[in-house]
Amino acid sequence: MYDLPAQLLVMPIQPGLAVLPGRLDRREQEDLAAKLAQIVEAAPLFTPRMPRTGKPFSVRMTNCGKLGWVSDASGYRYQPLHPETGRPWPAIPSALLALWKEVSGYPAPPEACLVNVYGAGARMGLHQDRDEEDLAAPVVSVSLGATCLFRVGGTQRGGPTRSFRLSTGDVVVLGGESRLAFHGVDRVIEGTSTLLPDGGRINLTLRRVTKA
Ligand code: MD3
Ligand code: FE
Repeated sequence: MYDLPAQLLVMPIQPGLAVLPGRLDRREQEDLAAKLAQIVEAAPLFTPRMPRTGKPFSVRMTNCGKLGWVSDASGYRYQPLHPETGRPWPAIPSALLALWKEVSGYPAPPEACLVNVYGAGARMGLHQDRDEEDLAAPVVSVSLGATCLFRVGGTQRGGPTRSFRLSTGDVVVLGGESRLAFHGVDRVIEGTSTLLPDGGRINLTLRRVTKA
């Protein structure tokens, strides 16, 4: 019995949601992790806060690209400058721009790459991504480091959800009917990867923000 190469196993979870297991090989993951270390030096991780309440997220963040996603007591938004250093975000690594071209099917490059860093115990509650002006553009996500338990539902809060694991090197493409699906990260399973020296998980989310 032969197994198909992982890159060929495109698993449609639901309409508009595809997982590409192991889309990035170990070498590509290591190269990206090294690039991210440089990005975090230039654009330090910050702790986002919930609009209104100011309650901190358990995930720390930074961005690269022309626009970065930030959240604080005044709300969620995309902005061209780091909220603490006041400097422009670093450029999106070329490998990620190439990946977007290959898997997004979208005719213009991404403007934002949100970097989510999950330490021990970090999670992300169920939410929709709807801060982008161009909701027709897909979202492309790359997982690095520890495996997580990911949850996705439909476009109605409180509807049925399904859960699956996302492991290092996996790429998720979200579009069409799933672009406004509720989704979140229930937990990170420590000890499942040797990629990141400090453990934990990093997720990169490539997004088009403005209409092309
Ligand atoms: C499903 N990040 O930053 S990425 C986020 O793993 C976010 O850090 C998660 O949700 C993470 O907003 C999930 C995968 C993802 C991204 C966008 C989606 C899944 C999605 C939009 C609709 C449905
Ligand atoms: Fe999201």
